This record gives sequence, structure tokens and C-alpha cells, in this order.
Amino acid sequence: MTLLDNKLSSPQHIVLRHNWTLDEIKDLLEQPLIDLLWNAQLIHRTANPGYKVQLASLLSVKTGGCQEDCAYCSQSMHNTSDVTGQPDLDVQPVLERAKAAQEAGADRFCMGWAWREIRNGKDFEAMLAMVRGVRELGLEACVTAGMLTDEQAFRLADAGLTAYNHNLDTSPEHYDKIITTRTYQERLETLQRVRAAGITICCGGIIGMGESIVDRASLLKVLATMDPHPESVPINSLVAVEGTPLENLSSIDPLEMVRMVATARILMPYSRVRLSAGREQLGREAQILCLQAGADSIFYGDSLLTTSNPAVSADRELLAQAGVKVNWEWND
Ligand code: SAM
Ligand code: DTB
Ligand code: SF4
Repeated sequence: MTLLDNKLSSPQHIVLRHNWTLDEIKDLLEQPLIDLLWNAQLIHRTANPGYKVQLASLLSVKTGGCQEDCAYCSQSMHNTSDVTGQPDLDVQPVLERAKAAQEAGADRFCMGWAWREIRNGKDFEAMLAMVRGVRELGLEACVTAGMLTDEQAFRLADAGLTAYNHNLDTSPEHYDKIITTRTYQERLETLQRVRAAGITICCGGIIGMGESIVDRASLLKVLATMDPHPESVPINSLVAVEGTPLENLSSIDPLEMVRMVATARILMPYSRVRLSAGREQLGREAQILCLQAGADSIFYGDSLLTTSNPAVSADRELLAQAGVKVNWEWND
């Protein structure tokens, strides 16, 4: 693989590329694991020499009742698991949760709204106040709330928002089997609005939704040919939630997650590759392989949005066992 050999011979000179082809990416995903791990590590050790891992905590501010029909999601009103009955959170309790996450060691706080799109009004004003409050605490602030307008993106930027999360979820080719209520193109346009407002992009996807290796390569191609690359790339594995059309899909082989993370690291050397949903199914050794192969962030805290995440104490132990450096151990 000549392109990679280039990097292998001089890993200290990482060449950022935005012209990756589907075949190159598929070849990487399918490399003998031992070679893929080596190639990913060479890039990772060069781009992130201290193996610094960012801890990001997640909170669902508005849960359930979403108009979109995402087949994996517990919060879609099209799915019988639609999680309802929880009031939307107010500004103050959200900021208290952010403070608690910070005290537990997180340095990024991500807030989710189960909306198809942001609408102007008191809920949006509250979102802006939350962003300002999280930033005042000294944390990075990330919001995920569906589609938005140019003006809303600028207002979020003005409030100090660090990142907007909007995942592509899967390949353009597999997308229609997962979501029918909004298009891939709409997703891309939202990302462009976020970028134009000067907010960093958090964009990734999910594996384990019945997609092929070519689909995984195709999703990675869309991400890795963005210029600039998304600053943050969450890689989720499906949490098969009861009441969703994907409830009966079996879990992926943990090594598939390792391959996905390693390939994302090679393609997007300086992006934060976040090991996201599905860590409970991965086990300790596969998570450590992911950290070695290039994951430099995890969601940290006992819950994700509506499903559980490994306990904070277990994660602290895992990170110490892996020997990576977490936020409070970074000296720069
Ligand atoms: N409504 C917003 C949106 O879709 O952009 C924000 C919330 S949404 C829950 C954020 C992301 O979480 C989704 O795009 C998807 O990639 C991921 N996600 C949601 N449910 C999941 C599940 N059951 N398993 C794995 N990832 C999931
Ligand atoms: C992302 O890619 N994964 C996070 C975050 N971005 C918003 C959400 C995971 C949700 C997992 C399912 C749940 O808890 O409902
Ligand atoms: Fe709504 Fe987001 Fe869930 Fe899709 S993933 S149903 S847009 S909350």
C-alpha cells in the first residue's frame, strides 16, 4: 500500500489528505489486523504523542418524542421505545450537571435535544444560556439538536459553542434503510452551516446496523474527504434498543470497532476519534486496542442519552490500565 508506505517511512511528517478513495479506505479496513494496528499507531503516536484522551460527558436535555424515524433511536416517536414522560431540563439543573461532570474529570460537556430541527423561542434561548454557562465553567460545550438555520448557527457560535454534533450515521448508500424522514444532503447542509458559523464539527456514525464493509468505507470516505476534516469523529456501535426496528440485530465483533477506529485515525490524523456508544459491549481488551489504535476520547459518565455507559470508576481504572493520559494529566 504505497500511500501508507510513504507515511510509514517518515511518520513524523504526516500528510493530511482529503482525497481518499473508496478502494484505499476499504483496503485499510481489510488489512491484516496486525498491520492495520501498526499503521494506525504510527500515525497516532506522531499526531498525539502523549496518548492524551479527552473525557466528554453527555446529558439529554430534551428526551424522546422526536419526529425523525432513525431506525436505531429510542427517542423517535416512530419507534415503540420512544422514551417519553421526562420533562425538558431547565438551565440551572443542566449547569449543575455540567459542574458535576467537570468535578468528575470531564473537560467537554455535550447536550442533546431530540429534535428534528432547532426552532426559535424560549427553548432555543435556554440552549444559548446553557452553552454560555458551560463555557463559563471552563468546559468545552457541544450541542446536538438536529438541523439548524444559518442564523441559529451564528447565535450558537456567539454564545461560545465549541462543537455541534450531527452524525452522518452510515454510508449514503445504506442511509435510506435507516432514516427516511430527512436526506443525507440535508445532513451535509447542516454541517456546512455549522462550519460557516465557525463552530467545530463533531460528525461520525454507527457500525452494526446491517451495513457492509463497503458502506463503512463509504461513510469514512465522506468524512475523510471533508476539508477540513471534522474536528471530532464519534464512532458508535449500535446499542440495539428494544422497540426499535434494529432491536434484534446481533452485536458486532469488537474487533470491527477496533478496525473502524484505526482506519479513522489513519484517514483523519488530527481529528478526535471518540469511542462512543456501545463500549459496554466491547470489553476491556477491545477498548484498550481502540485506545492504542487511535481513539483519543470517550464518553465519560454513567449514562449516554437514554442508555447506559460504563461506570466512571470502571473507566478510570480502564484508562489507568491502558496507561493513557486523561484531561487532568495533560500539562499543556
Ligand atoms: N437529534 C439529534 C441528531 O440526530 O443529530 C441529536 C441526538 S442523536 C441521539 C445523536 C447520535 O447518537 C445519532 O446521530 C446516532 O449516531 C447516535 N445514536 C443514537 N442512538 C444510538 C444507538 N442506539 N446506538 C448507537 N448510536 C446511537
Ligand atoms: C454520538 O455520536 N453518540 C452520542 C452523542 N454523539 C450524542 C449519543 C449516543 C447515544 C446512544 C443511545 C442512547 O443513549 O440513547
Ligand atoms: Fe431524533 Fe436524533 Fe433520535 Fe434521529 S437520532 S430519532 S434525529 S433524536
